[in-house]
Amino acid sequence: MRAAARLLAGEGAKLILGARREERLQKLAAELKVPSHVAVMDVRDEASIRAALDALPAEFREIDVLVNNAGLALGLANVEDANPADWQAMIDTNIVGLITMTRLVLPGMKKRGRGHIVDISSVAGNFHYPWANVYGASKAFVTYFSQALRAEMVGSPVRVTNIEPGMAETEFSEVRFHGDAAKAKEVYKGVTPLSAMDVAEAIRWALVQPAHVNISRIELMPVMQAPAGITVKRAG
Ligand code: 8X3
Repeated sequence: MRAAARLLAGEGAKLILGARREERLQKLAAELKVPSHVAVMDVRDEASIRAALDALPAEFREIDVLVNNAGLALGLANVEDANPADWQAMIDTNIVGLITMTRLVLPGMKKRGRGHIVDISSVAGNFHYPWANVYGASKAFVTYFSQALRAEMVGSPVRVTNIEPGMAETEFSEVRFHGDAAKAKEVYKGVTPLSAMDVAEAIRWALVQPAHVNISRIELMPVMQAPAGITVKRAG
């Protein structure tokens, strides 16, 4: 999210920074050279999204671009060994959060006759790999939902893009392994993964296309990965 905010600020966008952790958002807002608004919200909770949207200052009320970036993987375990609380957190964030944000922001876009929704899915939604069960399924949901919305919007000025990144070195693995930094580091050992900036650049590129162009899907992976879960590792 930080990388996307930085790139989109470079395009001169005014930014609403929406997430749970206010301190991080304030820090990001302070570094951006464009007007921004910190909107503390938990996408798992519709009331919290509504409160944040209701509190938007006048100059931020017309949302032209929604990047549905909130999402996480928790755990990497056999179905019978997985922690149901991890599953619930992924379903609530990756699925419920994304569809709720979309449902609440889309009507304004339709009314104003302009808008672009960018959903951050994953290659894990396209390719199955062991132990990614609920995470991968949640991302398959995102890709389906995104493309179904795109079909609904056909002919309208509201555009929909689904971004499907592969392995990217962000907080992803550290979150997946519940803060185990060593285990997270191991995932990227011998691999040159995508960076957050690589994904942000895909978002930026989809957004800056002429109004008659809808980039429906972008799947991007490190050259060392294809498909999800299968990586080539360099020794050392
Ligand atoms: C994460 C992509 O390939 O690491 O969304 O599962 S992968």
